[in-house]
Amino acid sequence: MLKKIALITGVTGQDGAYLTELLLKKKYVVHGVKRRSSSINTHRIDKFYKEIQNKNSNFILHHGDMMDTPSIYNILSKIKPNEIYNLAAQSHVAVSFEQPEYTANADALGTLRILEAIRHLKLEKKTKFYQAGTSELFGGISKKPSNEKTPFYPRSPYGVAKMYAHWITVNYREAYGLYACNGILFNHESPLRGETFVTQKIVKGLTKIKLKKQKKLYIGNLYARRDWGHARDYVYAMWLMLQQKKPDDYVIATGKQYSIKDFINLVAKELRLKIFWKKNKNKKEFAVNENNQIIIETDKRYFRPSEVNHLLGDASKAKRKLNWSTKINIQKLVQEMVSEEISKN
Ligand code: NAP
Ligand code: F7E
Repeated sequence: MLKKIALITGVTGQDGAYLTELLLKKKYVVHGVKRRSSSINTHRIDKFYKEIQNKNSNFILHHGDMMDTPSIYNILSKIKPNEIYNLAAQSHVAVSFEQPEYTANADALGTLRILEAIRHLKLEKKTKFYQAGTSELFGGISKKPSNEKTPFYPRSPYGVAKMYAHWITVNYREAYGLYACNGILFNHESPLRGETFVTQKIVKGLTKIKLKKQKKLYIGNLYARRDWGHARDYVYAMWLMLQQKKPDDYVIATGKQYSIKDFINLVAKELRLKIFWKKNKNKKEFAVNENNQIIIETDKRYFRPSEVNHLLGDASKAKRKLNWSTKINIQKLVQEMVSEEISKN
């Protein structure tokens, strides 16, 4: 039987690595798009490197960029994939305020470039398309759980760019009959999470403090609340979306919500690091250790021009139609992230 061919943009990122692992296990031939970088950016997929060196490898990397139309056309026309997972993006919300145009180009127009390439190369009947959508579309104005019918209200250039990507995916599905799906994924983390996202920053910072390699952790808004799952569960949902009879859009979430402060407390507990929360005269919060030394402080640099305070998802459609549910809870997620970090120190 012929093997299915998948193309993953953003293969060097957190989700790219977990999805590569899943698809190789499912015997796909996996092609990944990586961008040229002056320093090596493949650490998350190095474990598949043996595969790359093998002549009959099922894992093949191509240089490309979401801003570079020819590279997208060349890769698609060469490999004619059965499935495309568009995971590439400038994915950092805070950075999107500093680089709004870049974010729009890569995240919004990058999606359009792939959809147009599918159409022009006449791959509409062959190629299924997954778009990496986000809970940032909701903006978290309402405290109620968001589902596929909740109106969007993005609160960052990243969220706005992803909103374009969402609707252009819906539009190409309706206008040209493409099998195209939006996964509206709530935050998902893992030991492979980028170091500047809050969960990984907390795990790394507190582990180093526990091991006396760092004195303090500086953090932003302690009271933002997120619905955090594990990336391994979430890439499985991406795959499921492309295995259905009809394309559709799905919210993927755990349905449980924690604050940044809760996450800090969970990590400290896992590390057996005693922390005591206090407030100064100006009501600014900080945390001390058992020797009354300040180990966590808030810093304005990490607050955003417009914050998303609450995110909570309702994934009942995914449960009903995809038979998907989250397997790894936040306690297990924290355990895995902490134990991986300890092993590196
Ligand atoms: P990530 O770790 O930041 O990975 C992003 C990937 O995109 C990296 O491989 C990055 O390459 C690549 N990339 C960035 N700009 C590019 C460009 N111009 N051309 C080609 N590649 C580019 O993100 P992630 O957490 O795996 O998330 C995967 C996708 O899901 C993203 O689209 C993100 O916006 C979306 N999403 C994530 C979450 C979450 O909680 N993780 C939730 C909802 C949606 P380098 O390695 O070279 O930087
Ligand atoms: O922030 C607060 C911050 O950067 C979470 C991306 O994968 O998920 C991610 O976006 C919260 C925010 O993730 C710090 O203000 C406090 O309220 O980990 P984050 P995010 O912005 O939710 C969505 C679903 C995506 O689609 C994105 O691609 O934590 N926070 N202190 C901090 N955040 C950071 N980064 N650093 C801090 O020091």
